[in-house]
Amino acid sequence: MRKKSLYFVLGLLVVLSMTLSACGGGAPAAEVPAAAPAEEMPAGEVQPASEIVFYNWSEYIDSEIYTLFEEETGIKVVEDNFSSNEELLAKLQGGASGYAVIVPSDYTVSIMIAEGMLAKLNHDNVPNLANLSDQFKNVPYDQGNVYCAAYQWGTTGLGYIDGEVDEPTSWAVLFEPDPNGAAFGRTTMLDDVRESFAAALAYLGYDINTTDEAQLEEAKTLLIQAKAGLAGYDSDTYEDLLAAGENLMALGWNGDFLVAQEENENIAYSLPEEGGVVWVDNMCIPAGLSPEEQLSAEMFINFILSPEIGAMLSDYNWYASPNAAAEELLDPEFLADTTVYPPAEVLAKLQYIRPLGEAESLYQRMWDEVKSAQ
Ligand code: N2P
Repeated sequence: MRKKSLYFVLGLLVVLSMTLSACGGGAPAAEVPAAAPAEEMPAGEVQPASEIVFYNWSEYIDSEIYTLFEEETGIKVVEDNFSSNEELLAKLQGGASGYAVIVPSDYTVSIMIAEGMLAKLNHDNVPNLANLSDQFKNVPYDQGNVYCAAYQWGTTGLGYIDGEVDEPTSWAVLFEPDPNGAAFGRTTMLDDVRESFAAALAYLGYDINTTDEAQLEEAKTLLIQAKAGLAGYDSDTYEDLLAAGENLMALGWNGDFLVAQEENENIAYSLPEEGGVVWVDNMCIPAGLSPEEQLSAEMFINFILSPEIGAMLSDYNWYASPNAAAEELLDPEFLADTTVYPPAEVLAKLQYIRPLGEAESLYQRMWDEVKSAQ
């Protein structure tokens, strides 16, 4: 399916502006104070910080959302980007980062909670948590949204140029690269330890969360073998390289390929039959912010969780929304797109990446060996 109709997008913006003006300038459904001059605030009440930094994956939000948030609250959002959960984790483990809202995936939320790296959400400031669909109110890594709220969810698979390469139905296309195939040397893999190992482990028929060293060695051997057919590792621009016709296949995330279809309608997406990864990204607040920054961060999370902004997010990103109220505003065609919302029998073959404790360093060591292999 191609991009949603302009008619729908315009309709959404009309709904949005009506909702915002009906609220007399207040954030939709939010009862948190807007940033106001100090003299107007009741004594002793925490005032929101006037600027926050949002540390997000690249190309994962419509910047118009920042404008609307600033109009509503007076709070400016500055964005910085990371390319993997491991990069995010390392950055935060390095001490105070200045980031107010971060977007770790499921397993990384578990790691961060265990390491005391996240602040609890004050639910009074995030009433729009009620908009999340029930399954996202009780995710196993953070039951009851104590720390985080789901942002978007999706799958990891293979994007390819239809017509130039056959639909890749098996991970074999990566791990047994055909030197005579069109995609040889014109394929990228995610620069991501757990995602790349998950693809290799799924191909081998092993658990994508295995800690068995012999199985991981086999996966490592395949990952090294795959390098012959790769143009490189890339987690940020792989979909643009497909759209531009430079590459013909990429391991990546479903929504990124769907967005790139706008540039190149021959881009298609396949989930190999051996199975793979499903993931949920989450908005969380690092521990140790000032009360003012914490409040602004909660106001931003609440804003994203409003129905209109939640719909704008998925409309831009082409990732599935965890927000039931937002889904009501999304195009029915989008909600019926099986690349965005895989059917139950496909989901049954996908697994979440899980935190592995000690074994994380084993994966990292082997990934370093893959990356440095000639
Ligand atoms: C968006 C990246 C999606 C994040 N460009 C995958 N967890």
